Amino acid sequence: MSSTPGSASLLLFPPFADPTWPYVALPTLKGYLRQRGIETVVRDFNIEGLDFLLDPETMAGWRQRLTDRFQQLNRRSRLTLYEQMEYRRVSEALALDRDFGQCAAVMRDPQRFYQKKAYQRSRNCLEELFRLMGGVFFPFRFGFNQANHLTAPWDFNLLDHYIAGRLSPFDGFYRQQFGNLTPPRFIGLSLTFVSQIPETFYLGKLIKEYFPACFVMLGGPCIDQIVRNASPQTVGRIFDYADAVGMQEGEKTLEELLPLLAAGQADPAKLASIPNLVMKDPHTGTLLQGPAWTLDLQDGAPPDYADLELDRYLAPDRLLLYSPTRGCYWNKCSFCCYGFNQSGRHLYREIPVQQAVADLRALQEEFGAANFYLSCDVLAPAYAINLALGIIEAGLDIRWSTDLRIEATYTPENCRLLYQAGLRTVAFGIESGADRILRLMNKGITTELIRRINHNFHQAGIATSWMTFLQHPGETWPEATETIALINRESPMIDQFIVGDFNLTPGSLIACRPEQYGIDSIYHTAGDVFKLFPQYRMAESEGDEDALDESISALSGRYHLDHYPWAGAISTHHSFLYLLRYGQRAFAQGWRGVKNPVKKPKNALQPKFSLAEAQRREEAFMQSYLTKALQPGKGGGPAPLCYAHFLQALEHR
Ligand code: B12
Ligand code: SF4
Repeated sequence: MSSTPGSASLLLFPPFADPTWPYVALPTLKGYLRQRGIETVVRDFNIEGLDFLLDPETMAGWRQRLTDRFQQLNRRSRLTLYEQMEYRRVSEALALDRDFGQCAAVMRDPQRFYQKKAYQRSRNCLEELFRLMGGVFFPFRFGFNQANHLTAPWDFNLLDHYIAGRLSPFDGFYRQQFGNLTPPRFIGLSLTFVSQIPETFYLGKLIKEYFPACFVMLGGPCIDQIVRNASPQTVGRIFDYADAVGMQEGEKTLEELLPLLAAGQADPAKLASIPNLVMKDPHTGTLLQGPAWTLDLQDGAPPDYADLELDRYLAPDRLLLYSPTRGCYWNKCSFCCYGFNQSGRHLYREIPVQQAVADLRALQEEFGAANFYLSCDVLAPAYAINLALGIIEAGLDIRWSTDLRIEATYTPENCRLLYQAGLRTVAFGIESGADRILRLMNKGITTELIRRINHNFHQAGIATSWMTFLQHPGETWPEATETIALINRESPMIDQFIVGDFNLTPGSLIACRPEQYGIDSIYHTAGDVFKLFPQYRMAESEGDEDALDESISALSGRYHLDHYPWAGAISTHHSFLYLLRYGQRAFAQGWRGVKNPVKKPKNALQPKFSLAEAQRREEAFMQSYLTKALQPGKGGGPAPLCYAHFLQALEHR
C-alpha cells in the first residue's frame, strides 16, 4: 500500500449552497495537501447535483410523482389539514410548467445575463424550481440558501425520517455517482452552512451503505459550531453518520490522517492524537479529541480549483474565492461569535502580501479568472493598503471585492489606491445609525466616521454596501429609526444595503453574558438539538412598528434589493458582475419588476378542493401552533417545537 493516498481520498461539498461560484474550503485543503505530496479529489455536489435537478428526465419523474399524488388526494372525499397543506403545494407545483434548464442557461450566457429582464425571468424561474420541489418533497423546502422542514428544525428523528424514506432530491444523483466510483478510502464532507445539514448527514449514511470500509469525516464551520455547542449526547450521535469530525481548520488534521489511513494504521489511539480531530472511542463510546491547532498562514498554499469545472457555475464569467486573512483583528463586537471565541480559529492572521500577490497571479494564470472575492472576515487596514500596493507593483490586472471595517486609514488617497488595485465593491458592517448602540456593540466606530469613510470609498469609484440590523438588545425605537434615517441621508453614497433583524449568535458576547444586555433567559426549541437557533426573552420596547416598516419599505423601494445568491444581494457573484458592468449605482434605482408569464400546462388538472381555503387553514393553524410551540418550558426549559411535537399537534387539533 502506498504511503500517500491517491484519488482514494475525496473531498465533497454537499448541496444546498450558492451555485454561482465554488466555495473556497475544499480547494484550500486540496492546495495545502498537494503541496505536501498528498493527493485528494474535490467534488462539488452542490453544482453537479443542480444539473441533475435540471435534467429533463428528473423533471419528468417529478411531474409524474406530482400527478399521481394530486390524483390520489383529489379523489378523496375530505382531506386532513396535513393533506391540505400538501395538496395546495402539489397543485401549485403542477401549474409550474417551465424549461428550468433554459433558465439556468441564461445565467451562464454572457449577453442575456446582463439583460435585466432576461436575468430576472431566469432568477424567478429558478426560484420556481424550488417551489416545485416544495410540492414534490413536501414537507421539505429547498433553496440555494435553505433546506428545511415546514417548521421543525433538523434533529435526529427528522434526519432519520429523511434518510430512511430516501427523501433527498439528490438521491438518484448520489446513487449514480457512488455506483460508478472505485471505493474511496476516505471521504471528507464540508458542512459549512446550515443549509447543507440534511444532505451532509444523508451522504454520510449513503457513503457507508456503498463503501462500508470508507472513513467518513465531517468538517467546516457549521459542524464546528454544532460540536462546540450541542450536548455530549447529541455530539455522540453524530458518529452514527460519520467516523470523525474535524474541528476548526482541517489542514493539519488531513495531513496527518490521510497517510495513516493509506498505511492502514487507523487505530483509535493514533487517530485520537491528530490535531482538531474528534471521534468516538469504538470500545468505550467516550469522545476523543485531538489537540487544538491553527494554521500559520505562511505555511498555507493557494486554493487548488483544478478538479472543478469552473464554467458549470451559474454565472457568465469566472470568479474565484481567495482567503488572504483569517479571523478578525478587531474581535470585540457584542453580537459576533468571533469576538468571544475561545478557540484560536478566529485569531487574526495574514498571508504575507508578496505571497498573496503571487497566489492571485497563479490563480489568474491557471484558471483564467480576473475576478476575485477575498473571502474572509476582514482585512486589516494596513494589510489592505499593502496588498493594493503589491497588486499594483506586480502589474496584476484583476477586479475584486471584499469586506472591510470602517477605519480612519481609508483616506481619499488610500481609497483611490484600492480602486487602482482593482477593488470595485466593498461591504461594511455598519450595524447601526445610533452612536449609543454602536458603543453598546463595542463596534469602535461612530456615525461621523461611517459617513466620512463611506464617502471616500464611494468617491473613489468603489461600490459600497452597508450591512445593518435592528433590535440589538437595548435598542430603543428612536434608535432603530436613526439607522433608517442615516441610510436615507447617505443613500446617494450607498450602493447596496440590508436592514436585518438581530439574531442571537451562539458564542457571542451577548449569548455568553445575556444579563449585561437585559436578556432574561436564553433557550432553544426541543428540536434544535444542534443548538443553532437560540431564542431569548427580554422586556420589549414600545414603538410604532408599522411606521418603521413603512420607512424601510420606502427606502428599499428606491433600490433593487434581493436575497442570496442573486443580483441585488450583498457580496454575491451576480451583484459584483452587475456592478462591474453598470457601475456603482446598478442597484441604487428600483428595477422594473418582471413577472414570469403564467403558462397553464396542457391537460391541466382541476383541483376539487379550494386552494385558498387550504392556505387560510394552514396559516391559522401555524400561527396558533407556533405561538405555543415557541414558548419556553417551565424554568426556561426548551420550547416544545420539534418534528414529533408538530406531528402530534396536527393529529390532536
Ligand atoms: C466570506 C463569507 C461569506 C461570503 C461567501 C460565502 C460563499 N458561499 O462563498 C458571503 C458574504 C457571500 C457569505 C454568505 C453567507 N454566509 Co458566510 N461567511 C463567510 C466567512 C466570513 C468566511 C468564509 C471563508 O472564506 N473562510 C475561509 C475558509 C478557508 O475557511 P473555512 O470555510 O472555515 O474552511 C476551513 C475549515 O472550516 C475546515 N474545513 C472545511 N471543510 C472541511 C471538511 C473537512 C472534511 C475537514 C476535515 C475540514 C474542513 O478546513 C478549512 C481550511 O482551514 C465565514 C466566517 C468564517 N470566518 O469562516 C462566514 C460563514 C461561513 N457564513 C455563514 C453564513 C450563515 C452565511 C449566510 C447563510 C448568511 C445569510 N444569512 O444568508 C450566507 C450564505 C451564502 C450561501 N448560501 O452560500 C456562517 C456559516 C455557519 C452557519 N451557521 O451557517 C459563517 C461560518 C459565519 C458564522 N459564524 O455565522 N459568507
Ligand atoms: S462583527 Fe466584524 S469587526 Fe466585529 S468582531 Fe465580528 S468580524 Fe470583527
